[in-house]
Amino acid sequence: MKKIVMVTGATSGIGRACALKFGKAGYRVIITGRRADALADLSAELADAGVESLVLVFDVRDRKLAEMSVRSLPQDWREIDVLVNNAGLALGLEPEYEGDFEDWDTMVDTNIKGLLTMTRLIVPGMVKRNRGQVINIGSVAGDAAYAGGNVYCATKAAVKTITDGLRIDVADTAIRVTNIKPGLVETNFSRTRFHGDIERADNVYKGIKPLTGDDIADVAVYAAEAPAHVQIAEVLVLATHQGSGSVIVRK
Ligand code: NDP
Ligand code: 8X3
Repeated sequence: MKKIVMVTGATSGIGRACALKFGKAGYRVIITGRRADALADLSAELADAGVESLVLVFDVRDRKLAEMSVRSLPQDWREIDVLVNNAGLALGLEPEYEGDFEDWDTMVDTNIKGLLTMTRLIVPGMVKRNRGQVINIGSVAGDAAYAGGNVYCATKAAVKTITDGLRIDVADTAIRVTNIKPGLVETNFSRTRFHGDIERADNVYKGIKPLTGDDIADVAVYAAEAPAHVQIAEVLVLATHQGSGSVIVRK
């Protein structure tokens, strides 16, 4: 029987790449997100590659809908082996004293509470089966604040602590828990952060070869495919000319 992975935020970037890479690695893939059209396109792409997928359309901030969606899974899709908690975003790069309340709420509700919701819904089944892998997409931003990063960095610091907490709480089971902390990855991330200002977003990736979603997906698949006694607890993945969250050497 093929293993099953569930990826949140599979409509673009790292999540989309994870769906494709896990599919290629032989998994059946549950792709979740807010945009039904993008998920349908991905599902078709997976089918073309011979990968079985199942689409669930929901916003991770909508706890009730998330719960109903998980409950709606057909019997043969319920035993999820790998959960990739990827859905997330940054909004704004203003100094903390000028931040936007709504942006803050959205980041906290998505990056922290959404991730917790999915963990709470999926991990009990893993515990019951004494089998599973949780991969949370944290960030180098969670290691240290950078200018204007304030609340986003705090949400990713929370992801680290929440991931560590889960790892401790399931240490008596065979479940493994991983925090992948990417640096600069070229996705829709910056377009979202700058509220659609494409020029400003594109400038983030100028003068440096950034990581791709595929680079991060490779790490996720590696963690999931490691031998059963090996727990990849945390991985920091930076672009080669990136020294830290705030040190980026552009040429
Ligand atoms: P993208 O913007 O390309 O992808 C973000 C994904 O998250 C999209 O599928 C988006 O859906 C989804 N998403 C956002 N909010 C919600 C929500 N409320 N419910 C469901 N899905 C949601 O960016 P990335 O691929 O770069 O981001 C993926 C993760 O990686 C995020 O957690 C981000 O913080 C993290 N990360 C990104 C880095 C980077 O440099 N790009 C570096 C470090 C971490 P939709 O298409 O509907 O907007
Ligand atoms: C995304 C990476 O450095 O833009 O988490 O915050 S960064």
